[in-house]
Amino acid sequence: AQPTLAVVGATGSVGSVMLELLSSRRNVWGEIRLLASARSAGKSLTCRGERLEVREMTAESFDGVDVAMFDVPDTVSEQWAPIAVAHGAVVVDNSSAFRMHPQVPLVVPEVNREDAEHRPIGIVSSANCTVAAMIITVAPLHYEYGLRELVLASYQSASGAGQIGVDTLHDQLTKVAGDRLLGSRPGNVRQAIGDDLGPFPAPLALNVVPWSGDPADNGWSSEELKLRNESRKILGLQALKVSATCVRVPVVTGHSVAVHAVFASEVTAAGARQVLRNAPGVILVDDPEAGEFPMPIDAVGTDPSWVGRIRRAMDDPRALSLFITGDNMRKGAALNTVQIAELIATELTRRNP
Ligand code: 11C
Repeated sequence: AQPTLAVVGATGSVGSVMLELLSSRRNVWGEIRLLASARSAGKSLTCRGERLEVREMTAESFDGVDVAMFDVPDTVSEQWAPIAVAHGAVVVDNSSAFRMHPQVPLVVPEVNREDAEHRPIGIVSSANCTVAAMIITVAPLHYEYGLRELVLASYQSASGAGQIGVDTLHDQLTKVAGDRLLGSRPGNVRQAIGDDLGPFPAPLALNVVPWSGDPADNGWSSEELKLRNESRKILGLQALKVSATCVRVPVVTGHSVAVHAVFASEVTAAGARQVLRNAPGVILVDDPEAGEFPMPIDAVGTDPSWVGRIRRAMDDPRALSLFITGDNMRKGAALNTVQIAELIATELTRRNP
């Protein structure tokens, strides 16, 4: 029998991309059950061309579920993932709650799909959105050249902060549109935008904000630590040096990363391009003279990680600089989670045809 899937957080913005993907990808599922908080129960959503009613998540709602994809806040995953597991489901969790748990594999299928098979507590984590886009381009370069260090600067879009982030950016853009003097004197953008900063610590329209996530140790943000810790775990390189600065930019969807990667052996830009041309989940867009770069406005709504601006460092023959953009709602969230769930579905179907 085909496995039963639960989508937890089906009414959220990542949840709706999950339903779109489930409707357009090869169908490996039997029943699909949509679960959410009591507040959203009773709504109806379309998946695989059918209207499905959203049910309230309760312990019993997981009865008969083989795989449960979670896209909910960390605290909700912490509470409910073990309940789903106790009721027999394998949980694929897109929150950061379990990513660094030693008994939970952290998976980006193009890089470490086999890790999803070993899940001692029944939970598999899906990587952070910025990490997922970046790691599928960095991993094949690591296999070729031996990665030693990453220096990263992210350019993260408003949708990474949820629908509230997108709404806040649009509201702010409306407030600043039309006044050509804005941005030319200190404080006048702040004045035009007022106090409504939504989920961001500063105005985002006509600005860049060098902060994403929560405060962590010694001035680092939680997002910056995720880039370090999750990259190490996915690549299995516990001593990898990683230094990241995460920045929010006034883009609706599409996270980008400027990467400076140092390797054990010498590199060439042409060699790196050849590696990336053959890398799964990656699309090479590297023709600056023709105006072809990886950019959110082109990558939005697509599955792959777009990579370009590939250069060998001028002062280090073992280092590459490159630029990556990916749709943070797809590969960064819904798609990576769906891909992991599909791996598990295939495994379950193989074991129990
Ligand atoms: C953002 N990357 O853009 C964050 C959101 O680790 O899943 C995703 C947080 C996570 O704000």
